[in-house]
Amino acid sequence: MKESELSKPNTTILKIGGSVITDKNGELAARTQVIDRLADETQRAGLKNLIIIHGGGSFGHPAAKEYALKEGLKNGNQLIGFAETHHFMTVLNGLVMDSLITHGVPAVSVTPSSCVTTENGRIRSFEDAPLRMLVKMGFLPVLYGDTVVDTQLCFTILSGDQLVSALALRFNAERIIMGVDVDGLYNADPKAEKSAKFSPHLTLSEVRKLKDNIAKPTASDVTGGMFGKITELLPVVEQGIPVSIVNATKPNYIYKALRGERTGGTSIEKE
Ligand code: IP8
Repeated sequence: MKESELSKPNTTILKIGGSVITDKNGELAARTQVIDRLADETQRAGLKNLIIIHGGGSFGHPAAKEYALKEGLKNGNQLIGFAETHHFMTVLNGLVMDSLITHGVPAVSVTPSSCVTTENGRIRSFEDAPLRMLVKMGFLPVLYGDTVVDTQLCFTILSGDQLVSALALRFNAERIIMGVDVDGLYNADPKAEKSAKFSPHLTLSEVRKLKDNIAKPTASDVTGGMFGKITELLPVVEQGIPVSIVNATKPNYIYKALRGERTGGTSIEKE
């Protein structure tokens, strides 16, 4: 079959946060039972035209932070840190792939460091032809936050969240599901303010207003936490692509979200 004969996909982008599939307080601490549950939920949902992107958690962030990789090449000692961080991400990705394939999902790993370059941390080029053909044929591509080469910094860290927004725009995705370890968004930081109210639905202008109230990234997260996620997602919502923030630590929430059912999280729409 030729590429032109393959059907045009209505793509769903699913991000699984590193804090869902790993213990961020541990070292290289994968939550293998959670990975298996999510693989089972993905298989049961039976969705076509799905792309999964996962975060780094305790596989990506500690080494990226130790070697200050996000800021780019400053000294030769960082080279081993770049190699190590990328390798750790491939190990975490291997666990995700193992689980998806064991559950009968035709998942194929697509390594961001081999198809993306950035300029000052922002995606500059993305060789996405293989990815497009994989989706059209019915495979489920899986990408992840990764170490990448950068035209200005020599190298940097590319967050899974930036990949989410780039892919959503390139594929003109139907929707984005962000699987996180909290219930959704509040109108203030719930850890700092007891009166913070949960927001089940937000428009673009409401998200813009509350962005400054959202918890700023923790020291262990090199790519920006919930604040970074929202910053990445705003241009995508602006293009009319809806985003659901879903608590992926709760059984069947991702399954329901993939099936288009409500899960009690936060949905963000342009209007
Ligand atoms: O967890 C970052 O991806 P994220 C990946 O999606 C690395 O921000 C290598 C730290």
